[in-house]
Amino acid sequence: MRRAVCPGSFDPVTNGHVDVINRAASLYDELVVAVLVNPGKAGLFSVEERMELLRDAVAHLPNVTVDSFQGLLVDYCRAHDIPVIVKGLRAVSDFEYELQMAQMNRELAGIETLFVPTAPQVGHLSSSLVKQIATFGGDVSSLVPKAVHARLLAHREQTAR
Ligand code: COD
Repeated sequence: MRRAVCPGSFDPVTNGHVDVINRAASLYDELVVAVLVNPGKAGLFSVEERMELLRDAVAHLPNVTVDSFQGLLVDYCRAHDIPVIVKGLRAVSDFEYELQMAQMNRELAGIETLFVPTAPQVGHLSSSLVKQIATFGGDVSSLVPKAVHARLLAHREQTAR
């Protein structure tokens, strides 16, 4: 049984994340999408909301589950017997940081990292840009799954009151 994890903040999940998850799901028997619980950093969405939006976005993939983790990713991998981390790579700026983390995770626990190059149509997407555009009333409907778009609109209405 080949297992892998796609970790991230997913605040919120974008079409860039979904592309990486789709492609990783075709390479492994089981794929876990794991949301980092970061007590030091409040996101726009709670971890529960992010997980709910992710579950909706990957509902078409029967071999994908959504979970959350706290602390070191390698500890989560060890506890769940997952030998591979899958990461998406956008630009050179991603590569420098991701390479460092991949090397460290391999040194800490022998966990390998597989990099999936971003698809050109989503290479410019990031959760933070999506949040920024949505906050100022820009249209992000083509950048995120439908449920995320609806949630961003609801959030904007709430904060505008
Ligand atoms: N196209 C392709 N890939 C994309 C796109 C896109 N448009 N957008 C995002 N991605 C990829 C990112 O490159 C990343 O691989 C993944 O999707 C998740 O992205 P984010 O932004 O949601 O999540 P990050 O980058 O904030 O997540 C970082 C982790 C939570 C994975 C990392 O901080 C971590 O492992 N933390 C746990 C603590 C730990 O173990 N630290 C030691 C590391 S050595």
